[in-house]
Amino acid sequence: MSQSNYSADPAVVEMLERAKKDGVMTAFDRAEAMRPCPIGRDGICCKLCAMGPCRLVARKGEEPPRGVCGATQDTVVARNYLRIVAAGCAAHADHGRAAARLLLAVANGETRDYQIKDEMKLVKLAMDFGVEISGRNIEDIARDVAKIALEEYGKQEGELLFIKRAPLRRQQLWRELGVVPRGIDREITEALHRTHMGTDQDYENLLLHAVRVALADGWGGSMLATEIQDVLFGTPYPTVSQVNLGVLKPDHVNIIVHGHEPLLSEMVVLASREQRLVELARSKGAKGINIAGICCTANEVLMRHGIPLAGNFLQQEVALLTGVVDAMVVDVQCVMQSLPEIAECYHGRIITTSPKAKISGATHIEFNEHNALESARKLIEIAIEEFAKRGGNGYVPNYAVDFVAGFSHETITYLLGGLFRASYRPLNDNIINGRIRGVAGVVGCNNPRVTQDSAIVTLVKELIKNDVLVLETGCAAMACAKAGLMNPDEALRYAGDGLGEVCEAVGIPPVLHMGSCVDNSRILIAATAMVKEGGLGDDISDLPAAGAAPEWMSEKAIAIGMYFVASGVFTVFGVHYPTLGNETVSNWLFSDMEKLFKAKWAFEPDPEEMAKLMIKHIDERRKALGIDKARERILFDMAMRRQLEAV
Ligand code: NFS
Repeated sequence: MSQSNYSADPAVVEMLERAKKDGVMTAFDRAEAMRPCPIGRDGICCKLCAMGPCRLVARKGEEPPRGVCGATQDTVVARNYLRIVAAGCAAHADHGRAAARLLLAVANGETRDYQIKDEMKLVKLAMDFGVEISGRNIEDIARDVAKIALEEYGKQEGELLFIKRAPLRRQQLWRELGVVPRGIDREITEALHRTHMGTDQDYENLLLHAVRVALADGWGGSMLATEIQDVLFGTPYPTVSQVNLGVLKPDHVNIIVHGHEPLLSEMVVLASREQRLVELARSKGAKGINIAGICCTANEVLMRHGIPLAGNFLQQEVALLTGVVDAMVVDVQCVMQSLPEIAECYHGRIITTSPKAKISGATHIEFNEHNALESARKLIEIAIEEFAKRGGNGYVPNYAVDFVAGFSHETITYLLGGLFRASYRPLNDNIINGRIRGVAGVVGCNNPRVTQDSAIVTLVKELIKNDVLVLETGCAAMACAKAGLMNPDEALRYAGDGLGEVCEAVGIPPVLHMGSCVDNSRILIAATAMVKEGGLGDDISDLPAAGAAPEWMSEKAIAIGMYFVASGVFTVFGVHYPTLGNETVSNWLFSDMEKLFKAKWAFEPDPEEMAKLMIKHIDERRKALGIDKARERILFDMAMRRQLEAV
């Protein structure tokens, strides 16, 4: 594969040429050198006990063999799948737990580094949790909210509290199917227990538990992470920023924050603005301190502070190839082990900060809520020292694209309905009248098995051309930002007439950046708000909406896809799918689920075909709602225009 097939991003292609010249390997090269094992890839390898590993590969025309324990291929594939969902859920759950623990520490006055930034959101959360608010000070309310949030993890019986946020019909369906999560940790533990040798050996029973675990992510851990982070760091509102490697500044101290939990990166941003540190940087010859982000930590600090994005998942190594990154500060998840070696070849220090995620060869500076700002200052001092050692070999490719981010659920309601009558009414009305055909959530990672960003951008262009409003998170959002699809002026060129008119009137791009991957919970809330607004059915599965992760790679992505489907969203994944070696389990996910959950999974690696599937589904839903006729062009009258413009 040539460098240009590795990525659709010219900045990456340029830097990979540099790596090639220098003989440095990246994930792109490793993917080429490492052929995926087809048995493991298709989910038909069982390595859960020491009687195996068993490869359940069927000979032509024969039944697949059984494992030594007697497990069928159906069981093995379903067990492996459940473990994937459980791992994804665990990652998001721990993220939410860290946020809840921080909120408790703030409420108890154990840390002075953080404050409660969005009291309104805290009060709303308190009301959802049944916490008394009248006549109480904000710390007391926060303490109760944090304690209840933490109890959601260890709860043994009952239902997760956020389940009540879903449309009533959906809640009822979950109860009837017995998939309402009881406690977040309980469901994850039970997943590991059920998949232990000789326990759950009924593929459907295993898959239904995968649904329950996934719901404990979307309506549990991820939603807690988003909500509590909004309380602590502020609910995002539209912010202008820049994306791609061109945001690195050769004459500045460059620090990249990378990973997922914004607890530390918030402090790095704060500390980087302190006069003493800025002066220290200047005393070493730098013009200032520049913070940029990679992966979802980047999305978190982008959404709340407008911090620029250096790039998505596959750009973490590439950013180091510039030789101008003085420190890359990482926390948890999606961090490649190769980073210290690449930094060694070029420049800069990799600093790990979580006791859960150390990397040999990196500098470890442990971070916790009690020493947060102090650790952030220390990290910046290290970066300044590194800057002083930087040689003259740096090269920053000249790509930086302007874009708008910060579309929380709250922001969208305000933008659509205005501050005093914030609502989804204008969105629903424009879907009903056909200017907007439907809504799509396009999320997930990059994967070096496919050309970076290419499937995501192709899919999204296809969707907006067909008047589908696109909501994005994670690395997919960054791909579209790089391609100019979040720049209102640039992106409108790609949008269909109807969608274009609405976006122009409201002043939003046709592709909305809603945040990090835990913020997919914002998409669940937005979908629920559309249902509650009325006129588009009474469940999420009635909405003309679909989801996709065209370049997924992580277990978290499967957990997300599963809670989208279980919440009623038709969801298509690209690249590959971890059950493809077995028909029974694949059929359950790609077909039978629809009978149970009124939504199903699909697998389609070609982005244009993927768009067709999503649009077909959207059109079917429009037909079922009786609004398919409304897609004929309707001219704007003044009243409509006024309604849209009254923001
Ligand atoms: Ni999501 Fe974020 Fe990116 Fe994939 Fe990794 S950063 S949590 S998992 S790679 S989108």
